[in-house]
Amino acid sequence: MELVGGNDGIETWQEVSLLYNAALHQMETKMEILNEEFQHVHQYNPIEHIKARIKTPESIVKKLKRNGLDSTIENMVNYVNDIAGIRIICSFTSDIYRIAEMIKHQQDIQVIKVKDYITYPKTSGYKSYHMIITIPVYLSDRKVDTKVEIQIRTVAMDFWASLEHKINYKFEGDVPAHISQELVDCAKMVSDLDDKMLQLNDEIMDLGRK
Ligand code: 0O2
Repeated sequence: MELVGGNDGIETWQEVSLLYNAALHQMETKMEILNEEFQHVHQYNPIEHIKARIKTPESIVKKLKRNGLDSTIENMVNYVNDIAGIRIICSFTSDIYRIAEMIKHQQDIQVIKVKDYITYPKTSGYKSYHMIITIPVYLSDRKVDTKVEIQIRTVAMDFWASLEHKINYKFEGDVPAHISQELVDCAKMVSDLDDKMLQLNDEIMDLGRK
């Protein structure tokens, strides 16, 4: 991989990963604080768990190639939005929007892009709420606004997406039609399950308040 100079004085993969790691740590801490505060105010945790990862250099190069771009630091920083990725898993669909709103209200976070695959699922059945945001990382001599991709989904949606991802990987995107159809059917079941669980939870909360 050829590494050519990038933005903000970032020159090497080591510097890139340092920045993105710092951005991920900050996002994780922010989410933990929001979850704890939510527990304190509402006696309820909207976040089940959080997964964070830095995209491997190989995956970044693959994505750049797919988009007809050279493997330079500049292209990585400018065109690969998910070098730092955080996945927030929650119990109920309503939590997804609650969490997204809490993120949008953080003053140091700038929302670059939102893709709402919950309201508008993919034809494959994929459901998830995606945000590309920037968060400031303070280095010794400068501040670098660093991109993080946030995916917010329920436990059930995550289960579906993980299996679908594995299947796509196994068949290199050329998934047999009957398996794709089964996945669409499963996505419908996942959606129904999420609706049912939310309805049940709302009933239980109502009873608790009476
Ligand atoms: P991988 O496997 O994570 O490397 P953009 O970020 O807007 O410039 P992109 O990347 O198409 O363009 O954005 P989008 O649609 O928000 O997708 C971002 C990530 O969400 C993908 O990253 C996947 O991880 C996940 N994703 C999107 N669509 C699907 C889907 O249909 N099924 C599953 N299982 N995951 C999906 P990558 O880099 O494409 O893939």
